[in-house]
Amino acid sequence: MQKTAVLNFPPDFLWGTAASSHQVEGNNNNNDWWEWEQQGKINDGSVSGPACDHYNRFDEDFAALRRQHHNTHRLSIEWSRIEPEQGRWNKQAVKHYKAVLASLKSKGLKPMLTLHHFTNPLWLSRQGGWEQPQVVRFFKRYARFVAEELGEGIELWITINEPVVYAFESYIAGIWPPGKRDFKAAMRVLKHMLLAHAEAYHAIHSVLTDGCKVSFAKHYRIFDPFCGCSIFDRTMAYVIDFIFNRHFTKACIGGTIYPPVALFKQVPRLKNTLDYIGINYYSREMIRFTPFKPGSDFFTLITRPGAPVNFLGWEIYPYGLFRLLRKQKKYKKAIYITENGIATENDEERGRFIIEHLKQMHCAITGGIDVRGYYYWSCLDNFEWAEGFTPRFGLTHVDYKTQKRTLRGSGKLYAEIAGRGKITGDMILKTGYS
Ligand code: IFM
Repeated sequence: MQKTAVLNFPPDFLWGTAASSHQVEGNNNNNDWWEWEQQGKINDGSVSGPACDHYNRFDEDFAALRRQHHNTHRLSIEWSRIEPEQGRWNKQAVKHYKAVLASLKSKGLKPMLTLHHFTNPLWLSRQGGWEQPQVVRFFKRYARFVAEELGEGIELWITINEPVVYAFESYIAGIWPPGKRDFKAAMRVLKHMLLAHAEAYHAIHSVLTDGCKVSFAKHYRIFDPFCGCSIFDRTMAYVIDFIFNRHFTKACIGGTIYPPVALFKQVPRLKNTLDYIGINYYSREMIRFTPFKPGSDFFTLITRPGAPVNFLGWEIYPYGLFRLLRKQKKYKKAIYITENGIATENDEERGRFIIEHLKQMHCAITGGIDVRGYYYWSCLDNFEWAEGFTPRFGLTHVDYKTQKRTLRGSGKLYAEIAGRGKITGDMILKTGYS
């Protein structure tokens, strides 16, 4: 029987994985997360400690990615290593990241570089972190320094990873450092993140004049009304969608900061500060209007009853990726899926997750949406913030006692897709996914 190609992706498509410094490097002991972990705040009682020891093993880890036919990798620079004390740059750390980037390039892995991925140097958190306006100046200086020292030849930049998630978990839910539950503080943090993004955007472009692309990685979730026929659920879902999904992007495109962060504040420096759209997508939530439920802030997030969920209870909803991509079309910008992944104990489920999401992405590309790359989260199992090491997102299993890496079946499947630039019927059948 003739083998037929099911889904072909563009020949220059970027296939890779994403990771962040604190989650994989190990011994990032000069930031607010390390301090938080020492206070016993992590659900499974773990601390990041040596993590995946990627700080020492980066070269072999990247060699493995190359063997898996990836042609790109998203990583983050640890601010607390580069600037361990306010205004003091660490030459050793610069040398280290130069070696990391050189290793990626030598293996044909195009770097996508993130400047801020949830962690803050202790000197910054001790003076109020993102709540205080001076953070904008500090972040601009750090972005400029990284661009000058490490930026040569780096085309893809992310200033801040998931700003809204950061503000929510750290200042509303209070489960990440500094552990506050203060809505107004969260709005101040978001305002400073917007201004800091804008300053970093201009700083990077003023140093690198060779057409690099700068954006931020936005965590999008689908918010649907729990009851489609309830005007209250629908209105609430619309509002949450605006605040969580659309607010930040709209501000960076139009230069206006909307409520609840600011009262239609015009910030010319913010206008047009997205060269591409970076989408982190994992799941969907149903919204129920619950005005009388104590402590509910007028709404409750519900996982759709009966829906398939991952290890963390997040709904697996591949069609959501298509819906998001379709919504970005109006911006007429290149799009990268800067994260998409699943925590699971069942690796077949991971393979199925990847195939199902790639199918949706392919549909979008076929429909004329300019998606240029896909970064699975993550290459390795790693430190999942408040959840510790228990959830496993990796294409490669990590034995944290020995640091032994073992490529999972899903990792082999993704390698085949990346290597051939297509999903074939054979791949689907061979792996038992339908
Ligand atoms: O591990 C995180 C990552 O740091 C940011 N995006 C979501 C991932 C999974 O929760």
